[in-house]
Amino acid sequence: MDILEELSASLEAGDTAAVTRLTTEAVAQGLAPEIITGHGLVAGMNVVGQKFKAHEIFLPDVLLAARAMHAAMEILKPHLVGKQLPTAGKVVIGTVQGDLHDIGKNLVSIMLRGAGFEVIDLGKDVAPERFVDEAEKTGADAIGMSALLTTTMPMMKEVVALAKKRGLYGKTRILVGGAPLTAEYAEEIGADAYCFDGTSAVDRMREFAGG
Ligand code: B1M
Repeated sequence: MDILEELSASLEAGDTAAVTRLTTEAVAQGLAPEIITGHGLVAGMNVVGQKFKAHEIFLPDVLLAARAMHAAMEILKPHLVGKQLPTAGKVVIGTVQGDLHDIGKNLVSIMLRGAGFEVIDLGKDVAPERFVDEAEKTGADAIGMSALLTTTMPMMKEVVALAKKRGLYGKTRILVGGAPLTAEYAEEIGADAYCFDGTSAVDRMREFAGG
């Protein structure tokens, strides 16, 4: 097994210590950070996403892999400065106003980043204006919203209304997710996609990006 295969397998196993060691070693060996990311980390994260979707692994495994990924990215960040990684598209993401649940949203952000998307994470309790302002400012391809409370789901409709008012609707895709949501609700409020999980968010973003 070469170092990238080992890195991928360690990420899949959520072994932060091994991922940290192998990422450091790969950098010391002179491997390009893009290669370490793409062939090591992202490869591992893709497997995690597939296994999670197939119910072969569970949330704690994904969170461990996410933590390991985060540790590796911290090591690689200084080596990526000044280098433009090819991006599959840009998405502004956040948990809607009044809602403080961010575990799912964070997971989705990591999956999207792992799949090569640039993610602008606005955090939680995000006002409709911020979603739309940031999408406009950054020229994002999509807005991704998370809601975990039945009482905060209607905030998504407000974002859609504001995107319509500001002329973004139809150009900037709107993706929604969160435990209480359904595809029917997404359609009812005029969102472009309901995402059951991070993998479906990646799939839908790929569709919108045309590949
Ligand atoms: Co809260 N909470 N909580 N909570 N909490 C729920 C949501 C609840 C269902 C629990 C229950 O009663 N059974 C309930 C909501 C009931 C309802 O609305 N009908 C509830 C409640 C009532 C509350 C409070 C009101 C409790 C109180 O204070 N009385 C309060 C509200 C605070 C607020 O937001 N204003 C509250 C607070 C909290 C904590 C702070 C303690 C904590 C959140 C910590 C945090 O996020 N940093 C918390 C937690 C942890 C939960 C439960 C237990 C777990 C949520 C979670 O993280 N799931 C939850 C019960 C449950 O869901 N079983 C509950 C794991 C996560 C990976 O899944 O977020 O669904 P999920 O994300 C998935 C998909 O939904 C999808 O992909 C993710 C990965 O697969 N997805 C997206 C999510 N966002 C997406 C965005 C996308 C795409 C896909 O964009 C494109």
